[in-house]
Amino acid sequence: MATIYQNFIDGKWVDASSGEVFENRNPANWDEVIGIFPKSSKEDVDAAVRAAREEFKTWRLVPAPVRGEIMKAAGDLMVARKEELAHLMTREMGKVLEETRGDVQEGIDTAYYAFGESRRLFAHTVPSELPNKFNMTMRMPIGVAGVITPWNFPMAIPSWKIFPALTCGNTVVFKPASDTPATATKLVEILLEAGVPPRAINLVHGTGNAVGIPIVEHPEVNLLSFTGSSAVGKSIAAIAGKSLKRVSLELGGKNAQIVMDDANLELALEGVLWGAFGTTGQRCTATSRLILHEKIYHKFLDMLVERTKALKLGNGLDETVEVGPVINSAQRQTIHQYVEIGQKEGASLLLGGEFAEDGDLKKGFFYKPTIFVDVRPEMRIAREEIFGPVLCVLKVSSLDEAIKVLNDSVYGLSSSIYTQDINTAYKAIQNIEAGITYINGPTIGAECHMPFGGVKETGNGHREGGWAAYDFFTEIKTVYVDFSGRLQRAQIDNR
Ligand code: UN1
Repeated sequence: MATIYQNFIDGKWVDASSGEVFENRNPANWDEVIGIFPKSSKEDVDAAVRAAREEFKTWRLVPAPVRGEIMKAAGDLMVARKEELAHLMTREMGKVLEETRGDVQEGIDTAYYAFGESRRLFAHTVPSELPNKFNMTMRMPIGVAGVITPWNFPMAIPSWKIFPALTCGNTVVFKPASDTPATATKLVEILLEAGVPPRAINLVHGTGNAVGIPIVEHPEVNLLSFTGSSAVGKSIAAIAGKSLKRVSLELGGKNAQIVMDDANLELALEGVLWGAFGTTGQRCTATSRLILHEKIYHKFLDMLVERTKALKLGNGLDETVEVGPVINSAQRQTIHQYVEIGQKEGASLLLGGEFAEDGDLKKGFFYKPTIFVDVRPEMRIAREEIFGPVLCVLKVSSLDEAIKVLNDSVYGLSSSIYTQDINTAYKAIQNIEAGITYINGPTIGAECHMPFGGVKETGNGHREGGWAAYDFFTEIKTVYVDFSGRLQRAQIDNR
């Protein structure tokens, strides 16, 4: 019997008001039902926002260090349940255990960072231009935060948003991806057990249209944090713009790794294998373009093909497996369509390009790690986010050309260059258009205490992670304290 899950609204576990449900299945073994979840709608969102709005009155006044201690307790619970959470996550969305453990760890790190930050939340004190007057800024909570998250990091990404939102004194309405509702439910259970007041966190399961849009449109939701595609991000920003809601958007990527002719090729090889095929290529930070210097082009490709061929596909619960399934049938179809587009555009398929269906693999949605060569920058496969295990290789003859090709994208999330030359590295840091640049590391591997986000159509200028998240989840109040006992007119009485 599949487990029946509920929404958490107004301090209670409840079904969707419609009574409707949806199933969540294992992408590595479609016969396995992970759980049955409420298919919610606007009514459920309204109830969740009402509760969050009400609780905001109290939660905003709880001292931040006390809120931080609750985040610490949540982190401790995640440590104790790391293995259980990682197993559930692998069953729910397919990535291998080593990676789901990492995903939970990213949540733990974020909880502990929140604990520390709760005793900081620094603002400024500034001299006044007038005597006997004191100027300062304070960080104020904003209100109800709508949190809408994707399925590829079911614990880490909700943690990036919910821990700082709550630590800053906001309350939350959380809509997780409908492909990963079980992990999201565990996170909410943990927050409640740690001591978050029940109405401060509300969980509403369902689709983007039925639940996400009502959150975005709701007049009592003050800020929105969304991770997903650029297309959806643009429509969220357009709706939110009408009521001037604050919005943080973490969107698509077409991340590239450059390998220069002086690079340590073994190291660059490990990097691209992890960057392109880790999480089955389903990261916004995944390496989807490999830009090779012509002098090492053939040698590096030979090394890459040999290692890629040997990657073991399978159910992520098997610790010897390196690449899990893709998230669902529709996504596998999209990946395959891109492979067909690439071939029509004239790129050459060097490896993969087909479903993997040997033995047990046919129970799930597996796709062979795929490498295209003879890719030109103007091809769709070099420009559009595929979100799967597909790597496009481009050849260049200089650093300038490599950076030009890398920058030739509407996206700008993560980037990487392998070189042993310090001047080359710094030129790349200076000239690459991306929110994140790695030197001698792959395009994936963000740490929770560093700002995370991208330029161009990857976002709208906000950053998650580290101190930057605390800028998003607070509003600055400017305070003047005049202790002179008389009217002092700035710009006038002191001139
Ligand atoms: C994402 O790809 O959606 O840097 C987030 C990384 C991870 C986070 C990725 N720590 O790849």
